[in-house]
Formats: sequence, C-alpha cells, structure tokens
Amino acid sequence: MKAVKTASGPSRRSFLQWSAIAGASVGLVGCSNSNVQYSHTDDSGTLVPNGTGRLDVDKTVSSACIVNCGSRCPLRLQVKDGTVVRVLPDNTGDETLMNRNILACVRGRNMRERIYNPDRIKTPLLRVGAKRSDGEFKAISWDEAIDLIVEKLRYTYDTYGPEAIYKNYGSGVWNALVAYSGGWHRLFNLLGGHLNYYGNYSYLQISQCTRYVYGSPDEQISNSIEDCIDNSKLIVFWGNNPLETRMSGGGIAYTATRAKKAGVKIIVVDPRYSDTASLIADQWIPIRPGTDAALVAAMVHVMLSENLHDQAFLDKYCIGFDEQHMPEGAPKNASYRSYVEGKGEDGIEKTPEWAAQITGIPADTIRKFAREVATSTPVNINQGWGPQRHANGENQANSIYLLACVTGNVGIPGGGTGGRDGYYWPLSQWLDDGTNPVETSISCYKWTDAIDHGPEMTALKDGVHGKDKLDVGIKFMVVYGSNMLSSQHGDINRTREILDDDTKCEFIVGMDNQMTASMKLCDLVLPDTTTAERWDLVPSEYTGELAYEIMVEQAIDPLYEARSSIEVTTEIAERMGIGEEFAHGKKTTEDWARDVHEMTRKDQPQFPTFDELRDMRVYRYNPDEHVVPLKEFREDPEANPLETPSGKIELYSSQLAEMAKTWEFPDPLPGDRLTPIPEYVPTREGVEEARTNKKYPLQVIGHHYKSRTHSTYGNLSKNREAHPQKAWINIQDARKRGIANGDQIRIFNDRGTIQTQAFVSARIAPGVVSVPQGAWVEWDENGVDHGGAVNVLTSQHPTPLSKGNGQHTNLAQVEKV
Ligand SMILES: Nc1nc2c(c(=O)[nH]1)N[C@H]1C(S)=C(S)[C@@H](COP(=O)(O)OP(=O)(O)OC[C@H]3O[C@@H](n4cnc5c(=O)[nH]c(N)nc54)[C@H](O)[C@@H]3O)O[C@H]1N2
Ligand SMILES: Nc1nc2c(c(=O)[nH]1)N[C@H]1C(S)=C(S)[C@@H](COP(=O)(O)OP(=O)(O)OC[C@H]3O[C@@H](n4cnc5c(=O)[nH]c(N)nc54)[C@H](O)[C@@H]3O)O[C@H]1N2
Ligand code: SF4
Ligand SMILES: [Mo]
Repeated sequence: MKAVKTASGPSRRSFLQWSAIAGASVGLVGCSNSNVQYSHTDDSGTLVPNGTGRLDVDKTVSSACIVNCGSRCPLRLQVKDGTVVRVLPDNTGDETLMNRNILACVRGRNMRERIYNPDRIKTPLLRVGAKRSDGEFKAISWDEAIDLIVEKLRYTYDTYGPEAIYKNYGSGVWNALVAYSGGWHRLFNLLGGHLNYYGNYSYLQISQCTRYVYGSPDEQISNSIEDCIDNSKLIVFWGNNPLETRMSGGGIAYTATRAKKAGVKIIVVDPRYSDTASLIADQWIPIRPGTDAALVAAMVHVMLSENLHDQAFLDKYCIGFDEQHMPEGAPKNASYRSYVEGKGEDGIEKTPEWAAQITGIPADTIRKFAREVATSTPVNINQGWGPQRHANGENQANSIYLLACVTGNVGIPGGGTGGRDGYYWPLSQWLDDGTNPVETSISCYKWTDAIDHGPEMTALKDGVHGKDKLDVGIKFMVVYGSNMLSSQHGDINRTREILDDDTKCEFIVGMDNQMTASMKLCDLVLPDTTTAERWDLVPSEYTGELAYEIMVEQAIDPLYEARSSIEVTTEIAERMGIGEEFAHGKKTTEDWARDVHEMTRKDQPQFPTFDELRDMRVYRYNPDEHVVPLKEFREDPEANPLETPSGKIELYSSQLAEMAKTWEFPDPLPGDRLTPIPEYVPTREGVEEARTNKKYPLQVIGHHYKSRTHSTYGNLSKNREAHPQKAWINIQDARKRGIANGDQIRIFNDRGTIQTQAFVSARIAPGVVSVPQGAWVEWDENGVDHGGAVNVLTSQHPTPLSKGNGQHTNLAQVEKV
C-alpha cells in the first residue's frame, strides 16, 4: 500500500541504526541497540523485540505525537477492550535514508501515560476562588460551560469590540491540521474578529530581523542536512542542539548523525556541551550567552586580516559590507567592515583579544575557528534559535547570517544561508480559519502588557502593528493547547499578579487535557480529548527533506467528559446563530478531518483519498532535489532579486537605520536600541552586568530538554525518572558555593526563586547556569517553586526590534539549600 516517491539517488547512503541517539536517551519503553529494535516490555517488564510481542489486541490504529517538538511522529496505538494498551513506532518505511521509519522518541512512546494520567481534566470546571491564583473550581456541565462562553463572548463584543478578544499563543496542538486552531479563530472571525499576534516564541527575533537582511518575511532557512550529507565539508551547529530538539527518527538528530558518519566535520558553538556536542561533534566552542555577535565580528576580523573572506561574493550579492558598497544616504564609516576595523562610531577594533574577554573563548581558538570556517567551503553554518532568544537576539541572528555571506556560502550545495537547516514545506491545507476583519496585532510576547495596560501600547514604542495604538486591552482570552499563563511565558510571578486582577482580563477560558498550572489560572476550564480520542491529520515539518502526512484515527472513546475543541466551537457557533456558516453541517472530528483533507486534495490531486490514507497510515512525498535556498539568487541575482530595497543581501540596512531614529524606547535598559549592522550590543543582564553584579553574577539560560516538549510530558513519572529536572552549573561556580553534584540548590533573582537539583559539570561554561525550560511549577507556601521552572526567573522586557522573548537572558544567584 505504500506510495513512495523518494529522492534517493546514487549518493544516498544506507540505513543507520537509531542507536546513537536512542542510546543517549533510553530509559523508557521503546529503545533500540545496534542489532535489535525493541518496542515494548512484556508483562514481566522484559523488553520484547519488535514484531514478536503478544498481539492479542482488538485493533491497531494510526495516530501521532503532535506536540510541538518540531518533529512529527506516527504512532501505532494498539487497543484492547477500548483501552490503548501499547504504543508502537512507525513501520511504514524501510531502511533507506529517504524512506526511513519516522521513529518516535521516548516521549511519544510514553503516550499512554499522558492519555491515562491522573492530571487529565475530567469535566468542565468553573472558578470559585476569590482570586484566580487560589485555583479553586467546581465541576459544571458542558451545557452550563457553553452558555457561559456564549454570554461572555456577546458581552465582550458588545462592550469592548473585537480587539478585546484574544487567543493566546499555544503550541501544544500545533501540529495537527484540525486541532491546531480547534476552531477558535474561525469562530472569532465569523463573530467580528479578534486581536492578532505576530511571531512565535520559537523564533520571534529571527523572524522579524531577517527581512532587513534577506528580505524574507520569516527566518531564512538554509540548506537541508540531506544536502550537507552529500556536499558539506563542515557543519557548524551554532546554538543548535538537534540531538535533543529534533529527536524524531524523521528529524535532524537522525540526519545530523548521518552527516557525521559520512565524514562531515561538525563544530558546536554553545554555552553547553550539549547532546549534539557530546554525541556527534569534533569540537565544542563554549561561549558566554548573548555574545555571538562579538565572536562573529572577531572572526571577520581574522578573515579580513588574512584575506580569507569572499570579496567577490560580497561585491556581487551584498551591500553594506564595506564603504565601497553602501546604500545611498548611509553615513561614512557605517559599514560592517569599518565596525570591525575600529573605524566606526565606537572606535574599537574587533580583534580576537577583544572578543575573547566578552565571549570567554580564547583568542587563539577564535582565530583557528575563523580560519576553519573560511577555508572549509562549502560550510553549513546552522544556527538554532537559542542565540536569537536573547535580549540582543536580532543582532545575534543577523550576525550569524552575515558570517555565511562573508564566507560566500549562500545558495550553493553544501553551503547555507546561516539560518537553520532547511526542510521541504508540506503541501497540506489547514483548517480554514477564515479572515479576520481586525488587522491590529501585537507581538506574541506582549499579551501580558496588553492585558495590563493595552491602551497605552503604541506602534513606535511597543511594536503594535496595523494601528498607531491599541484602544482596548485584552478582556476575553482563550488559552488552548498552551501553558503560557504559568509555565512558558516570561516572569511567572508578574503574570500571575496581572491575571489576579480580573478587572483587567475579565474572562479566561482554558482548554487542555491536563490540569496544568495555566489551567488553574483560568475562569473556565474545558476538558479536551487527547489525540488518541479524535480524528485528525498531521503533516511533516522540521524533518528536512522527508515530507509526509500522517493519518490520525480515533483509537478510543473520549475519556471522562472530554470533548474535542472543534466539536465544542461548532456547538458555540450554533448557539450564537452562525452554525451553518461555521460548520456547513460538519459535527464530528472525523467530518472536519475529511473536509480538510479534501481541501488539500483540491490543490494536490496526487494525494491519496482519506480512506486510502487510512490504509497507508503515512503518505510520503519527498522532493526530488536537495533543499538549497537562494539558489536562484546565487545563479542570477539580477533576474531573481531579494525582497530587500536593494534586491541584494543587506548587511547594512537603511530601513533599520531609519527605524533607529523613530522608534521610542522610554525607560530603556541596556541593549534597547536598533542598529543598521549586526554589531555586538551589550544588554540588560548580559555578560558585562554578570561580571559587575555582585548580587546576581550568573547568566541563566534554559535549554529545551529531552524529558519534555516544553511542559508537555513534564508530568509523566517515566519521563521524570529518565530525565529529572536538574540545573546545569559549572564545577568552578559550584565549588565557590559549596555545591556538590545532586545537591538541592536555590536559584533566585528579583523576579523569583526556584529550587532544584544541581548538575555540577564541566559541560557548561563558567558563569552560566542552564535550567531546562518547561518544568511544571510546584509552589511552596513561601512562593518558592520546587518544580524548577526557569520562567520564574525570566523577564518580560521585550527585545528591541521584534518586541520578543529574550528568555535566555537572565541574571541570578545560586546557593546551596
Ligand atoms: N524560558 C523559556 N521559556 C520558553 C522557551 C525557552 O526556550 N525558554 N521556549 C519558548 C518556545 S520556543 C515555545 S514554542 C513555547 C511553548 O509554550 P507552549 O505552547 O505553552 O508549550 P507547552 O508547554 O508544551 O504547552 C502546550 C500545552 O498544550 C497542551 N496540549 C497537548 N495536547 C493537547 C491537546 O490535544 N489539546 C489541548 N487542548 N491541549 C493540549 C499540553 O498539555 C500543554 O499544557 O515556550 C516558550 N517558553
Ligand atoms: N526535547 C525537546 N525538543 C524540542 C523542544 C523541547 O521543549 N524539548 N521544543 C521545540 C521547540 S517549540 C523549539 S522552538 C525548538 C527550540 O530549539 P532551540 O531554540 O534551538 O533550542 P534551545 O535549547 O533554546 O537552544 C539551542 C541551544 O542554544 C544554546 N544557547 C543558548 N543561548 C545561546 C547563545 O547565546 N549562543 C549560543 N551559541 N548558543 C546558545 C543552548 O544551550 C542550546 O543548546 O526545539 C523544539 N524541540
Ligand atoms: S516528542 Fe517529537 S520526536 Fe518525540 S515522538 Fe513526539 S513528535 Fe516525535
Ligand atoms: Mo518553540
């Protein structure tokens, strides 16, 4: 039944066992060694090889793990007597690179523990506590819950208008074509609209700064790793940790491991000796967080002094690198080269010695690294989103792009743009949200401000788009598939304070399938189904050149009183008199999934029918060629100009120079400024402050962790046992504080205090602490979080250009408990 259109060519290499990655993360059911693949344990707890287990089940249905890890894995759910008794990985592929099985990681294989978790929300719940943070609820019926939503929606539209209605960012359901919006935006759009947000927490900074360099309205993706396997000499994973953040067998953990096996050299630039550094890298360059733009400047200094830069590329494809190629009206000595050579405004030459004292990387290492990157053409400089999730994230990201240009790697096989590894965008259609009549939007990070003081927010000061200012704050908010209120947004304590004043945001509806800390802050909580309890479809995304669509069949009846979001929004629409426009007769998740699939097939008639896809489980349709973005531009820049004002890559942006004059930064903190070139900008709570701040001398970041996807899976006992929450701290910093490995420590700043276990190690740069982000909060009576949620420590202060989440920029102190 498999319809396979692979991109396999003579240079594609044969299957590599998954063990390199699985071996590092095994601990739950579902693992493999180099010879045998195991999928589950038998009743005695013994591992059973794939295909040999007892299969006395009623049925095996196609499902998927849809959490937002960026990979998207098929799962086979085996059902006995209406219960999911076993979770098996994909077996629709084979042992070739481009048709490989898209093996779920240990999280997805532990899906049963999420389906049958005691934290499942069982009925609709109405807040009865005086304050939201009291977290007290009573059970109510679905009828009452829907009546209440209808009443509050009518009231909010009548009293405040559509800009007071908001659905918060939430990535927990993003990866399924129907569940991703659950119908909420469709409902609001038909009722008169809602306040929009732009960007996302994943890559807000890079998505807003790229347009000034490459002219792309989003991030500028780079060559695929499949291309690197065949063509690169070197891959630099720059603040990018795919062995932990892209753990699917369909994902970059797999292809990056293949690149390593194919002999491509790998260097990792990261404050941590990450799983990627430890498992596949030839070299680790530890860097102080937020200082990448300084490292890049010094590398360019070395390249210029030793004539290793690609002048021909810069002349032909870029403006702004040197004084001879500046846009009209730019001041003298404003080029990047002048900045590096000390002829710019600050008069400082950006030597390796200068960068060494900022980045913590020895000058000699910087020199060697610069030479290696310049001479290993083609090199794929592959930036993750860690560098851009900083207070100076826009310049961090743009500086790494710049390095790809200075070395002439853009648009060629084996090279890259300096962005993240490329992928083939799936062809599927998503549930149609309709059109929002409201054009106003805020950055996705500014919702707490829009609740707290919306009407004070302006375009020039707060990045309001589509309007000069907001006229009303957020008054009605939906929190669906989102743990923003008390886990994933910055500064959890400030957020709770804002939400506790229910004269600001007057009504909050939450919908999740687990009773998270965010649900506990809502006024009305709705029990959603899990993916096992509904129909849907799941497209591929960050799986490089693997493109596919997964069938999600309902495996079991909804547990308790759970109902799927689209069925709930369909009913709300009916009660509000727009049922026909909303649903055109559709009622169930299956109706909606079939409808969405038909929309896809209208554009893509080669796709299988819905029922064919049920048999296939996974439909694969890889591209025929490697993903090499900006290839046409490289071949003929005149015929294929970029969407920048000059049509070229703008290493100096006149647009940014203009914005720097008009944008307002009242009460600025260090770093609150725009620069036309990606220079190094010291910021609030950056490395300079760390070195002078006696109270809070440690830089705290929060990497994405294999135990969870953000907070999702964070409440499961097996995941916690395999990968407990631990804060990484360097041996020197621990010793100074009398801290031994495994000790309980407190990490605190003016925003809050968390307590967790110390992981004392040389795997993290001195002066840096990393608290894996997404742990579930566990408050004690003194307001100390014993779960270890890093966002107790993070700031809501937005980044200068994108008004985004510099959540990796924090200072704190650590002490032994
Ligand atoms: N400090 C710090 N904070 C960060 C980050 C960081 O690096 N550092 N990273 C940021 C990034 S990149 C992101 S994308 C955000 C992610 O932030 P969120 O999108 O809030 O991600 P999760 O914490 O996984 O929350 C998803 C929620 O969806 C729920 N969910 C799962 N399946 C379903 C379902 O079927 N139905 C419903 N209704 N709900 C479901 C889960 O139970 C969970 O509560 O966090 C950001 N926060
Ligand atoms: N297991 C797992 N996988 C996930 C997720 C998850 O929560 N868990 N979340 C998913 C989501 S939604 C997203 S957006 C992606 C996130 O993907 P990323 O944003 O790329 O992940 P991070 O862990 O925030 O950062 C990547 C690396 O950058 C390093 N880093 C931090 N600051 C700096 C810096 O200033 N300079 C340099 N050079 N490096 C720095 C971190 O130590 C980390 O190893 O991951 C996805 N995959
Ligand atoms: S968490 Fe990501 S890699 Fe793991 S099973 Fe789910 S989709 Fe796949
Ligand atoms: Mo993300």
